[in-house]
Amino acid sequence: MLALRTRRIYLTASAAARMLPRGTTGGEVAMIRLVGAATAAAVLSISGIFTSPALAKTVAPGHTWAVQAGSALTFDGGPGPRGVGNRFYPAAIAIHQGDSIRFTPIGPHTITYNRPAGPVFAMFAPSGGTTLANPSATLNSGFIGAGPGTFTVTFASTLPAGRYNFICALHLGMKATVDVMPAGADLPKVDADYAAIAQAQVTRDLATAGRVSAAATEDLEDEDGNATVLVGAGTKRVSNLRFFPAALTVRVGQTVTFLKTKDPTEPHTVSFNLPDGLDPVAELLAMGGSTFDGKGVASSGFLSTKEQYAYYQLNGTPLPVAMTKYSLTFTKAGDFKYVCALHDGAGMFAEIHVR
Ligand SMILES: [Cu+2]
Repeated sequence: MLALRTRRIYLTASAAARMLPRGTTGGEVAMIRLVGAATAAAVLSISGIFTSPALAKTVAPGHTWAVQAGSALTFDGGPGPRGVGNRFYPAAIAIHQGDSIRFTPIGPHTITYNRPAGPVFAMFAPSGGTTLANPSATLNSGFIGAGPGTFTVTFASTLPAGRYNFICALHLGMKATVDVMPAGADLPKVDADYAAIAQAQVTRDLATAGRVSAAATEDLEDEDGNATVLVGAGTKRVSNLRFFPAALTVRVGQTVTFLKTKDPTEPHTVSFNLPDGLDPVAELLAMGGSTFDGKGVASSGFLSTKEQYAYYQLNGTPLPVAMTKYSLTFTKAGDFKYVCALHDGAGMFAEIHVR
């Protein structure tokens, strides 16, 4: 069962694995496919990657700065909130021409400058190299964070001074500004300052995730009096990769409404009996009808808000258009497990008991 769950992990993980260059070893693919790396990363985020001692006030030329992409409370299947922060830590940084920024991903993210056109899937592969020398160039890390490893961007010494905006293509609203200053200019902050800012923000975000999780655990009913499950719960910067409640008991013939209306930064699915071995895009298509008897597949397909659907540039793809509500009527008694096809590897699964 565990193997089945960890196989899919994130859509982005399996898609990234498919796009790996020839010569990538099986072991490397396995690393990408296993969430073990995300677990290790989660530990990093709690202790913090920012443990460097205070530096001198001046910054030597060619300095490498540290930015953490995302944060996570826990990714295991245990009772924790499984909260994630979808933010850059710090989200604003000032550097010199010729400096670099090393991005350490906690969870799946991209580091993207001048996002290319086309659906989000096109951004899972890296493009544009690792040196930014031209403000109108595109630079994209591709999918990172499913395995260990960082992504370092070098800002060429010839790059014009100015503000450069980076985004994560996977998470609406996740952006960082980089102010590139002329070599020799006074910089407002040094590593230790950013480390303190980042650590404080990580701590605040994970506390927020915990609060949201506690609030979402309350019982819910929609306007029809039907049983309701929240598919994820978060804010503009944090998300809990869970269903609320994790176990729900309904009567035969009752309809359950699944709502992805409380989680603005993460897309999800509600998927019963999702077949093994599906293409990462295929498992995001709607499958089955509006009733479920325990046999066959019933899947919402990709659940996203209007804002997310636009952000992922999904127009023209076969994915459901900006859908945040999925209803399913249970016609037979039984105990039915379901998963989010995107986050089951992170522990996003739950049960419906029909009596
Ligand atoms: Cu999910």
